[in-house]
Amino acid sequence: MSVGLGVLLAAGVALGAWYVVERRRRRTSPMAGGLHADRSLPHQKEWELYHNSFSLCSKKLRVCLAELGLDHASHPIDLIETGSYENVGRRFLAVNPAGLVPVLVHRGHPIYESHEEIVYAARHAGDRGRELLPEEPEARAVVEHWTDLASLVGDPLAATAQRAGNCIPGLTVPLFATMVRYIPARRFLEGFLFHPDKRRPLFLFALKVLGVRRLPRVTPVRRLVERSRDDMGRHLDALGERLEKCGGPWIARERFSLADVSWVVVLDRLVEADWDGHFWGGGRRPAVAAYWRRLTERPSHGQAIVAERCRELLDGARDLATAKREDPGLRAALEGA
Ligand SMILES: N[C@@H](CCC(=O)N[C@@H](CS)C(=O)NCC(=O)O)C(=O)O
Repeated sequence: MSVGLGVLLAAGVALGAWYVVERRRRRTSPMAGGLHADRSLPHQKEWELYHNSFSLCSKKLRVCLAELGLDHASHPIDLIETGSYENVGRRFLAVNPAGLVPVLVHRGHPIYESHEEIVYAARHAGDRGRELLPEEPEARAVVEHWTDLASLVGDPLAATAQRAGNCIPGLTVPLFATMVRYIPARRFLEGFLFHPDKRRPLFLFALKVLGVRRLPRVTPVRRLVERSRDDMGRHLDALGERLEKCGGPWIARERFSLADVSWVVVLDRLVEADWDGHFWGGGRRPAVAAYWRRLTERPSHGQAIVAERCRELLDGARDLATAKREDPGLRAALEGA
């Protein structure tokens, strides 16, 4: 065997051994929603939040904690959209072996799944919590129904007809494509190696390679956007009807609730990803347009959403708007005009 081949073999064996050890250190597993009282994490404050500036579900938690007035320690975690795969690093996998944000931690015990986290927080926040999550059965049923509709549950690319929250990943695809353009390709490697759901890094990497302008040419991606768009249209029709029927200003009438906490982040993502004109611009769905304006007037929107907007999002949103302006065919393909 030549020296060169020997060195190559030794390097291959060393890399393989490193990967095996590292995989063991970064053990991943799906985690059920709700409180995990059996897991204990180091903590400084009664409430702690692991979250990402851009993530839809993280925003929901930030709005919720702001509305409840719950003081908490903040642990920002990068996702590849905002720069790196910190969510599959050892430190974060010890917090959530599923590698997903947000994670709410109460007295050192983690709670998983954002729709469960907001309910848990409200239940432990006294009178303000009872405001957001009413105890009277009729109001409670309304809040639970509309909270569920806005939640992102299970496979992020499925069940778009059942939940507005599940339409969000598909509708964010064009924005993902412009955002990940700014992320160096080598940063995806950590995701390919260690992400518990390899489809996620592969999908985002494919969007990076493809670029936003070529998206409509890829039939499965175009179909995903179309299905998410059409289903979201139906969810927003139902939301508009609810607001008109109950007289607003909020989903549970004069009571601002967890349902509104869940919807503000859905509508905010539609604005970020340049869908607001399509869904409620030009006099369409006036009840939704007015509801959105009211939501943006609440301090929680400024504090938990606007103040947290990251550079990758601002650049990606600008590039998406430019691409749609310069290429009316792209706008027509995405918006179905
Ligand atoms: N159903 C979960 C969804 C959690 C989720 O998918 N989080 C995304 C951000 S919104 C995430 O952590 N993605 C990381 C990745 O895909 O690498 C919840 O509501 O908390």
